[in-house]
Amino acid sequence: MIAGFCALAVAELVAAVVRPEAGPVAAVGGAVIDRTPPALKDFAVRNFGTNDKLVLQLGILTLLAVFAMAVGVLALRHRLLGSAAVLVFGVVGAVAAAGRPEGHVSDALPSAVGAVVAAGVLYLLAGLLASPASGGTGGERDHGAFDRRRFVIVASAAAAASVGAGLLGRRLTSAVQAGAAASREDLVLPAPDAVAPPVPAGADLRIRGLSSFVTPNKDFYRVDTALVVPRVDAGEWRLRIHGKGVKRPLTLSFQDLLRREIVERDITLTCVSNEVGGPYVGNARWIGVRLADLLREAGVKPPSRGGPADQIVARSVDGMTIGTPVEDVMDGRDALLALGMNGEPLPFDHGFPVRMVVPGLYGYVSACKWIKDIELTTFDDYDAYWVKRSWSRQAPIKTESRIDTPRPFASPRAGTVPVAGVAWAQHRGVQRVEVRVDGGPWHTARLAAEDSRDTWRQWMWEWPATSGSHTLEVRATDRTGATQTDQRVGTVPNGATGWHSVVVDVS
Ligand SMILES: Nc1nc2c(c(=O)[nH]1)N[C@H]1C(S)=C(S)[C@@H](COP(=O)(O)O)O[C@H]1N2
Ligand SMILES: [Mo]
Repeated sequence: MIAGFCALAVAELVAAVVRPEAGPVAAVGGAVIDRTPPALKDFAVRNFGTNDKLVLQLGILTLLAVFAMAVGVLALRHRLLGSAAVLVFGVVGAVAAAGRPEGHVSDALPSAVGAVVAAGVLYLLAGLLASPASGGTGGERDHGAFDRRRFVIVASAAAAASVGAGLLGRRLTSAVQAGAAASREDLVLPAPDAVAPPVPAGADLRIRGLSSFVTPNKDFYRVDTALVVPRVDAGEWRLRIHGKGVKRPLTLSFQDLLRREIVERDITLTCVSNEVGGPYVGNARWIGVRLADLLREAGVKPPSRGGPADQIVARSVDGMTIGTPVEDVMDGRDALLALGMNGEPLPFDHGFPVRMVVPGLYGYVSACKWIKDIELTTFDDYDAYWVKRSWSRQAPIKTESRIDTPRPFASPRAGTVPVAGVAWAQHRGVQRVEVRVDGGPWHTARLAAEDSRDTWRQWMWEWPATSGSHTLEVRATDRTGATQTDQRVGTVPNGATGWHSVVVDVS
């Protein structure tokens, strides 16, 4: 266990110099995420929510501990074999790190160095355990005995050195990332040239238990594959726009972006992994540059005007790829390269310094965080990250509605009970929301004022509740006149459908 601890600590120290993402736990975790079958990923997201990453890392550490003990037992019999087994694990970490989408050969270093040091420590400690105790005064000696004092001293020294190496690694990592943090602190957001219309007074019904119209950044859902959140220095950030049909390839710095027309828009983001009634949806006020403006500047034409590329593939610094239809980005909707979220620079978790946001499309086909590259290509030529993992190539957001209050299994008093929630049909708009009780007739809910067709809409209905157990159901109709289907389908491959229902016990 001590040797294993040494391995991790030394590897984290080396990773601080190479790059934090190259540490063995993050690398193996990332490789596991890349290879997790959709059904298992869905299970993890459903059961652990945003803690899925913590669970994964704890799982890896648990496996490592079990392995360390097994190798320890082996080393007591065969010192060399035990030490060699440690090296095998080092190879696993090294291959995982170098094989990540944005992995470099140097990413193998942390695991390699950690494993070599740990193999040495294990060899040494196992030797001490096997060697007979010294200093006996002749006579009979117990054959299983060893020099307990020496062993304890060496083992403690190894453990202490590991703690030191680990702490030093942490320090180094934050020193390396200080530039990114400073670039965010120092950033003064520009005033938008095209401001968003003010949110109508009646957009927020302010009912207890109902999601607020604007989701504060700290409460905004987070979904990504990054075990180590990328920290990019805005001063060093560059975005390249290139590929099929690009007449004038562009490379933009953050300052270049700030010099362009800055627009401000309210847009509701939704994750394709959101179950009916789920939490992975949030609404924010974004500022940024219209992606269509930049594409036109680069000479890009949408397919409807004869352009050869129908897909833009956005790449992030952590190797995520996200494919978005060129047509959607250029059809006049406010597809943004966003740099501000609810009045602050993007939080690191949400893509600092720049991310994409496209109204009407699920995040995995539109909302690339920590973006660094945009390539124009075709859907025939390239499948992005999630498409390779059995999700659909294209995925407009499906109309959904959710009951926020009362909560499932709440027990309100009989009488008038406010039933309220949110409904979304981004870029089409929400026209109507209806609620029913125990499969009875549908009642039209009161809709909050509409901010824009790209944002969700709150709704409420005053329920004359009678005592007993009741099932509430909700459905929304978008502005094309289409009503949410009651057909329940799961999130894979392009978003869940069905009516959200909540069972309550009226007293
Ligand atoms: N670099 C990167 N960008 C990403 C992802 C990711 O895993 N990596 N996940 C996408 C998905 S699936 C969603 S739903 C949105 C979520 O954005 P948020 O975490 O800011 O809410 O980011 C998208 N952008
Ligand atoms: Mo997502």
